[in-house]
Amino acid sequence: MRKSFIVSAVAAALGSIMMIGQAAQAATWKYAMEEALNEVQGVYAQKFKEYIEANSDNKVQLFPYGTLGESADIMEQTQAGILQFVDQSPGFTGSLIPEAQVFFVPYLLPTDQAHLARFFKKSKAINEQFPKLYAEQGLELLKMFPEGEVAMTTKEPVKTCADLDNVKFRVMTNPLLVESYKAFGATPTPLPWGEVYGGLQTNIIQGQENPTFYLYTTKIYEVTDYITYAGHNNFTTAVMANKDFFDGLSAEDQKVVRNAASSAFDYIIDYQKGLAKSELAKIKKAKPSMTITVLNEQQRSCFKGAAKKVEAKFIEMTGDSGKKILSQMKADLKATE
Ligand code: 6CS
Repeated sequence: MRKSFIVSAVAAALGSIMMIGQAAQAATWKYAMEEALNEVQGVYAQKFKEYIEANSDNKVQLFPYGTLGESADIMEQTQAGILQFVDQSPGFTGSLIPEAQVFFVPYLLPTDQAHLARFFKKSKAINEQFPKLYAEQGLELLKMFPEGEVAMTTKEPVKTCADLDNVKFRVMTNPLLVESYKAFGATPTPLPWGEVYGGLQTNIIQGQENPTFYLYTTKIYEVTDYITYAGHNNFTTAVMANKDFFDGLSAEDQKVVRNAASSAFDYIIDYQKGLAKSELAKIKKAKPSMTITVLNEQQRSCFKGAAKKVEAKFIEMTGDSGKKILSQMKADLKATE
């Protein structure tokens, strides 16, 4: 009797110690992104969270765009270890990691979604070279993924580069993107996202570029009248963790995090099938007067011509390291055609 009492008392004590142990291990991780929950980065983040919470005792708290500041703020908070995860697109990472500007060499990336998905999944540049560069900045690169072809939205029609003459065109704060729009003939104006709608409304800027879904969700069509597709770029984004935090996780938790990033990648690729088309239809419905133009080969020729200049500028800015990434990306793109 007494023996069984002692055994059950010890078992109960051990149980509570184990519970305390588990409670100490389980954590709530903070994850911030540059978009809202119903936008591509937000949908990815929700899948990431769902996977982590279904496969570990950890929780993920999401901070959509606007809750913690602009893209630059959430990156700073992640590097400082206040946040554990961040989604920041290379459009804002250019000064931190100059090689990440490679995504703004015009016409480097294809517009075909299936090709892009294969490329991002298998690319050595993306999965082996870039993680080393992010690690130097205290970041564990988990995934890069495409968010769709970018379109220019302007107040006046754009049929050729000459139409961008004197157009103050908002770009993300990325030096190579500035060079791109200079080479296209515009006056590039780097701004954080929060200033774009108001800037267009007050005519401080007269154009900007973004993927189709974003033109709808952010209502940017309300303050521009022309959407132009030149096929010059695909919007890329990157999800990463604070490296000290990631390195301090158990091997098991690291595996869950990596699997969560991969599972959300597959989901977001599938989620985007047909998205640009359906969102463009919603724009047309919301604003029937919107003029949508897909430039033909001849109209694209000046944009394509400018690409060579921008590529040379990229090499000038990044030297051998950039050259290596660029040639690996070209090889990876070819291998995944
Ligand atoms: O243009 C921008 O600043 C924003 N565009 C997208 C598609 N996502 C986030 C980013 O801040």
